Amino acid sequence: MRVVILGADGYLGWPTAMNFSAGGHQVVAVDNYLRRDLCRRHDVESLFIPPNLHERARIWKDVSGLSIDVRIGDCCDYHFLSYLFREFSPEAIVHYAEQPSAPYSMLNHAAASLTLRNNLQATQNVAWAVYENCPRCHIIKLGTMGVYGTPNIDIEEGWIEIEHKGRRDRFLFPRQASSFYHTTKIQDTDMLWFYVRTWGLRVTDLQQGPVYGIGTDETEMDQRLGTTFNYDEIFGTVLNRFVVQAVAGVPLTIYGKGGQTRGYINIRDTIRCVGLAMENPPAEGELRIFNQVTETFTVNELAEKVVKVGRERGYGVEVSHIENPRVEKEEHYYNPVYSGLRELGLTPCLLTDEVLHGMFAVVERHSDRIEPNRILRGIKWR
Ligand code: USQ
Repeated sequence: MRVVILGADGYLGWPTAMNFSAGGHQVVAVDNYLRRDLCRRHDVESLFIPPNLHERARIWKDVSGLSIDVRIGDCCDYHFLSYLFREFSPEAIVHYAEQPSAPYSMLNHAAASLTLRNNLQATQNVAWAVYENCPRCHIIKLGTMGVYGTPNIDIEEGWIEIEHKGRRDRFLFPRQASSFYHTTKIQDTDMLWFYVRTWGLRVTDLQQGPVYGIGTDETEMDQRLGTTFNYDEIFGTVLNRFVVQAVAGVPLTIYGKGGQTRGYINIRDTIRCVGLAMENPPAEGELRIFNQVTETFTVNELAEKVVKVGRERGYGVEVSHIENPRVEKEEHYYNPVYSGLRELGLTPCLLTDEVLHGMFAVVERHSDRIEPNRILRGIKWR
């Protein structure tokens, strides 16, 4: 298939681009380096800094013999995007091109505004450019489980049937996000649902939980093909942070009581889920939603696993319950449905001790680059 990957320089984008290229697809990789720029500006760069996207594509060509076409441009620039879609006529677009950090979006007014402007305008442009240039193209957009919040009922896969005063209808599951970033994902879904109803677009919205892991089949082919790996308070996700903290001898930073439960997913499964969605497109005029997680954990459970594996590797890992900088429930009911992607064929790669040992091994190779001052920056929700 002809596939455009928007946000192809990111943590998930680059491994997806290589994986689809290895699978025989024709890939155009698009990025404007927003995430790299923000990391540089806030001094929270990745554990190792990957080469730029052009260089990555050259290395991929040397290693695999396969080509990835690179375009540097901003999805908020409608003409750039529209021209690309007209020229390339994609059959699928994977839309990762958003500011992905909840803490960044809560930093200050400027960061919140950048997040709102960037994320909503990018999604708006993707939908219009598809409608105008390639209306049958399948848009696969990365959403987040955070759109649902932590309701006291089971979380369905995107939709819920409601009976009200004797009549029934199907609606988007109630959303109640806990950061500006997560709120943009709600607004993305609402916009896309409108375009699906009005223009008959074909859209998959993948509501994904926090991702962990470093390696995929393709990143492991050559060290230079490794993906971005953030461990800082702004762009790092919790399990990746805990592994780096264990190696650096910093007590694991559990926010508050640590009973916060989320659905987690290994980066290998993210790539597989996006591929499964692409291979099995929805009908025209359908907004299909999957909850993209493979198992749920509390923060305390994640910390226990890291302590166990860290100690097996000889680290004296400790935990520390610090005042929660976020506004979130620390003890709550959490029971999401996540069967759709398994029904499409996902065999999950679960969080075993072996997987954690693998993460430790990569972090240890780069341990001289860990900057402990990046671990806590004091960003508060209020
Ligand atoms: N947490 C800690 N200690 C830390 C970091 C986080 O206790 O050092 C807690 C948080 O308070 C939260 C949980 O761990 O309860 C997950 O936090 P996170 O930073 O791993 O994830 P989050 O900020 O929610 O965002 C990440 C990605 C985002 C994605 C989201 C999925 O950055 O792009 O959309 O996970 S979800 O969380 O399901 O909304």
